[in-house]
Amino acid sequence: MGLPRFTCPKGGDGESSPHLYVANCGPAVGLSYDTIASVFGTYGEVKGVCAADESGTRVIVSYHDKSSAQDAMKALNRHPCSSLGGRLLHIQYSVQSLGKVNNTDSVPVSTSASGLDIPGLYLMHDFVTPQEEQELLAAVDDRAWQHLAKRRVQHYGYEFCYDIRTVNTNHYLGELPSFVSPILERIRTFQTLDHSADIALDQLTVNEYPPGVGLSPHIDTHSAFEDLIFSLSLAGPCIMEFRKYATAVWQEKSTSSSDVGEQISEKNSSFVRKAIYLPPRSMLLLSGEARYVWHHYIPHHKVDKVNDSLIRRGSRRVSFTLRKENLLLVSYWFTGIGRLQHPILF
Ligand SMILES: O=C(O)CCC(=O)C(=O)O
Repeated sequence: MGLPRFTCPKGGDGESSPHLYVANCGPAVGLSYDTIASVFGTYGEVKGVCAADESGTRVIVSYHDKSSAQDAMKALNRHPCSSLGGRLLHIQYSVQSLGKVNNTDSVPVSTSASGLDIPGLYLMHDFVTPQEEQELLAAVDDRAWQHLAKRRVQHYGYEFCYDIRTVNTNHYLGELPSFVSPILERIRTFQTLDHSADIALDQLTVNEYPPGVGLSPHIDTHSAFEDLIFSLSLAGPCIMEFRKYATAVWQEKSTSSSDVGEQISEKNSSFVRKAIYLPPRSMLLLSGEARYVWHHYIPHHKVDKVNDSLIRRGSRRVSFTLRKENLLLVSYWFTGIGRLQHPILF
């Protein structure tokens, strides 16, 4: 986990806080964090001192309470500081910052599938234990990653060809690796499924998203995969959004190598949007309407707003998406309003 980030509140030193942003102070001007903590410790118990940025000349001094910060501000701001050899410090109150939050397009975020009311969508929290999570991450980190433009992937069972947006059935990569066996076993007993015993998932895509990287809106290619799509979130959280289009959408035959499935143009189209929070170790299931009618995507955010909390994405999110390759190659036409029409056999 990274260090907390701090920023100066807009409007300078008006708004008080227990955190002080102290300029002209730090290792690059010969002041160790211990020395700084001891000088500021005169005014109250110092919780910590850390770099405000990479300059080495600006630090954050955090107290437990605002009044200590106010006393230090009064005594040390722009007065030659005798215990620091007469150095003049420039101090402002600071606030903890989670980074840029994209509020312009925010939609309420549900923490449960029932809150979204999308038929066929299920979310199970704590589907794997923290230890299993570490083991799964170690297993994939031990194997070779394929580098896409913004994220890394691994494929098991069948290769996914991003250029033609489908699996290469001629390229069977072999059975799914043994490290996913406990997950497959647990899926077989997934309570919400009517035919849980019949599920024979045979394709796994592992995606690794760095902070701020998401996934464009898509519906997983119908011709390639059967009804159920499972996605296990590991390491970091994210929100996933869903769109259901009210009017006909132009199905763009994209040649983008970054996303799977059917991408859509946002031009001239209106849609209903919903969002769900996916914490690490949770398993999402897309089936029925959730899988075929709603486009799903991960917004490109570093921080997500979930109710009143700001949640940082973490240094990476790794997802295990499990599907069943569709050997019958059945596809579906969609009506403009997103209703399933006729299955087509290729
Ligand atoms: O990362 C995820 O949870 C979703 C991945 C996904 O939608 C896909 O691979 O098609």
